[in-house]
This record gives sequence, C-alpha cells and structure tokens, in this order.
Amino acid sequence: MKVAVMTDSTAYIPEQTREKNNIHMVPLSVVFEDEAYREEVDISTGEFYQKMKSVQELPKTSQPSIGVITQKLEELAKEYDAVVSVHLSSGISGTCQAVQSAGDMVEGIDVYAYDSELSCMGQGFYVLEAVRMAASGKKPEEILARFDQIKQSIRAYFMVDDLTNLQRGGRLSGAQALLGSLLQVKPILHFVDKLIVPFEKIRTRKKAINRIMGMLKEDAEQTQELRVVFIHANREEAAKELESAFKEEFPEVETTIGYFGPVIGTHLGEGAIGVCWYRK
Ligand code: MYR
Repeated sequence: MKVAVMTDSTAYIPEQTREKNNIHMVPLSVVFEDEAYREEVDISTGEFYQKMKSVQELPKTSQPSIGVITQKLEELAKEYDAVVSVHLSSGISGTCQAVQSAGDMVEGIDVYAYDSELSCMGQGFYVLEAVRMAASGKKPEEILARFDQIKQSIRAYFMVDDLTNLQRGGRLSGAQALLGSLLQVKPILHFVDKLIVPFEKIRTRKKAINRIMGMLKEDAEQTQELRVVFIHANREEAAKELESAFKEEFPEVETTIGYFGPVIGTHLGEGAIGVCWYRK
C-alpha cells in the first residue's frame, strides 16, 4: 500500500525538508485588505514580518478552499492508495474538517485527516513521524496509533508580546473575564481541548520564558529521549539562545528551531516565542 503524507502550511516545515521527504502541503492564506497570499507559496515568513511593519490594519487569515484541497487529493490519488494528512487544531481553524470533507468526495484514495490539536512544528513533529513510518511500509492505521501515543506526551507552551491580535482574531478562549488583567502581564498560553487558553499569568517575558524552560527541563530530567523545538516569530536569535542554553544541560536531547509563519504570526504577533516537545 502506497501512503502519502500531507499537511497544511502551518506546520512550517521548510520547503527543502518537504521536498526531500515528499511531504505534500496545502497552504493557508493571509489576506491584506483584499489581497490573499498563500503562505510559503506567495509570501515568505521574512516578507510577511516586513510587510506587517507598514500596514495599519491586521490581516485576516483563511483556510484552504475545498476546491484546492480536492485538486491536491485528486493528484495524490493518481499515485497513492492512502494519505495521512496532519492539520492545525480544529478548535482554531476549519482546515482539518475541510480536508476530511474533501476526502469523502475524492475517489480512489483513502484520506485520514488528523487533528494535531496544536500547530507549527508541534504539528510538524507528527508529520515527520508519519514520513519515517510511511517509508518503512507502515499502514495508515499504525501511523494514527503512533500519533495518539505522541499526543499523550506532547506539550506546547507559548507566549506573545501582546495579546491584542489573538483576542481580535477570536482565537483566545477562556480568558474573557481575565482579559483586562491579562493585557498587563505576559501570560503563558497552551492548548486545552483544541483551544488556546491561558496557562499561567506571569509578570514579565523573562519569567514566562524561564517558567516554560523549567517545565521542559523537568521532563528532560526524566528522559533525554525527547524531541524539542524552539519556535519564534521573527526572533531567531532569542530561540537559538534558548536552544543552546538548554543543550548545555541536556546535550543528548534532539532539538531544532522552528518559526511562526504568516498565518500563525498574524494571530500571535511578532516577538512570540514557543517551546514544544514530545517523547520519541
Ligand atoms: C484560519 O484562518 O483558518 C487559521 C487560524 C489560525 C489561528 C492561529 C492561532 C494561534 C495558534 C498558536 C499555535 C502555537 C503552537 C505552539
């Protein structure tokens, strides 16, 4: 059985890695006024953060259309028997549901749409795991079983410089009552039941980052069999500093740097930092 691996652009798997591993991708878009740009296709992450400096109004974001997804699946159906497709949390985007609906319509290929319940390289971890498993001949059901196992250990925490974008875009849950006070601090955020909710209210950026690193280190003290990604919104140096400080203490742990691209960057804003890890 030939199994394809697909994801959406918000996994932010660099193009080179996608090409090398035959990872198929459907892009989400950012819409500046009336002009839509497919991220990773029409607009790079660097161009996006540059453009954000000169616009007054926050862009909007949109999921790929059913038509685009259908076309992609029809192409895959010519070569593959099944596709495992990993997506950003269904609590913040309709993308996963759209892939499943398109999959129900396309003949000749079995479509397994998987809700990562988070996004960015956390989602990417599932994709890369699927690549390894599909290459060694595993069936979609086996890949999905491994995904469910990853979900038990995966953790993702992130913080933003300013909560306004998340709140305006309607992607901050469970915080309405707290909002006034949250705007004064640097809350750590995470996903619960597919939604973004505050994890802890922390007064400063430095303390929030230390708290996240503390949770990561607690897990790394239990086992160095982890994969970790440090994710940044146009703050590569800051992410690299966190990575190298962590590596000094835990040299055996596999680490990488990830990025918040245009769609997620629209909602988080420049300067956001996140850390995500799971047990290999
Ligand atoms: C859409 O328009 O369908 C996409 C909406 C994306 C909302 C993004 C909200 C922020 C997600 C943060 C992920 C952090 C992962 C570590």
